[in-house]
Amino acid sequence: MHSTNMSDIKLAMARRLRSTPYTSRIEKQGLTSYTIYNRMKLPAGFKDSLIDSYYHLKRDVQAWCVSAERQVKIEGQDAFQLVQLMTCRDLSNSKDKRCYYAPLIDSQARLINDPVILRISKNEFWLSIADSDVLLWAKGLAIGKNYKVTVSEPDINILAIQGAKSLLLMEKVFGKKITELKFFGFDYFEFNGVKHLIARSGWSKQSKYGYEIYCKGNEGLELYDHFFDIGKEYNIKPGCPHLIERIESGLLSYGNDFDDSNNPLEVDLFHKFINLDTEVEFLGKDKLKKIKAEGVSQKLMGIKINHDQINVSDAIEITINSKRVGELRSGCFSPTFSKVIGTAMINKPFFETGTQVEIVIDNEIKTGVLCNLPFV
Ligand code: THG
Repeated sequence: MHSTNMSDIKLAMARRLRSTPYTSRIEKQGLTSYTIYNRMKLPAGFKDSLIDSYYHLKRDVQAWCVSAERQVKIEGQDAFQLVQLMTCRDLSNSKDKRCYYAPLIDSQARLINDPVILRISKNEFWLSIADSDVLLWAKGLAIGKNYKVTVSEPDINILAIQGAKSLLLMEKVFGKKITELKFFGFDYFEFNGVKHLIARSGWSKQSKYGYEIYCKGNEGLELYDHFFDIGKEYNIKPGCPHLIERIESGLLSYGNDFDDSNNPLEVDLFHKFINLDTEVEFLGKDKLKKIKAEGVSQKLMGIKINHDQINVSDAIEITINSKRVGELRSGCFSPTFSKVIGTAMINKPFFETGTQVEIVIDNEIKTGVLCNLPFV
């Protein structure tokens, strides 16, 4: 029997691993890998190396197909109530045309998802979800609570413009008005007679934040081609959410850094989105109060490791004097720190900044030190 080299294993494609309108373009532009996210193809790499695309994102501009960030649309007179039931972030002062990053939790305060929530109007919200089943969860809650809402997944395919020159490119296409869009605000902008919802947001912190264009069906294709026609002067390239840039920036990934075995208090970056001291009611509130009173038993930390390469496809044990104290959940080589950096779920009482730990990479024991997130 021959054993197989991991890098030779291919993911078999099928219709149920949904395509996006942009895949027709991207597959001709040097795409080398997909990952699967919400049962949809999400581009994960192009011909340029990870390091080359990192510098490209920091200097120039990229177009990303992030259609796999599916929308769960909640509409109707009880829309607000249903959305608020699902998140520990108090949305009672939320405003139309604003986005809200919000942890969703269940009755045991376990993390269900961490969507960007768009408030379209008082009676219509879109949950732009990470990789877990929110559609059925929302439908089930609506039935159980007898809410007057419709819950659906509209065919919206986000095209993101990210990177240092994203603002310049967007201004060239949509005019000066787009430069007035504030962080996590959205508005409607026209291109060739088609109105698109565009938000100042995205999973990259270059140029503070880039832009996300929520395109209906294949209405984004003309725009996609136009970006590549007129984006040459900004050296536009196709790209995708970038492993290194997102770890350096402290942008978290559901299923990697945390999942439904975690509660949001275990993640410091979520603390500002947990409102336990207001009147608002949501699933898991009592449980969260209890966890807060008792203190968490583990915490997501940053880690810096003295090594120059890593590939994290599963959690890697972290030890102190050979005793397990937690696990590495995401990691990469960071050009900024000239070290491996990553996120690690660390048990109490070891989750302190400055704690020295060990980790086995490439069959060798490496040393690391814990730190707070984000890195930059
Ligand atoms: N954009 C949209 N939908 C998404 C993502 C996205 N859905 C899936 C996934 N990404 C959800 N996860 C995140 C994680 C972090 C952020 C957004 C979505 C983010 N966080 C900022 C931060 O941490 O600084 C902003 C937080 C804040 O409100 O202050 O942007 O990328 N459409």
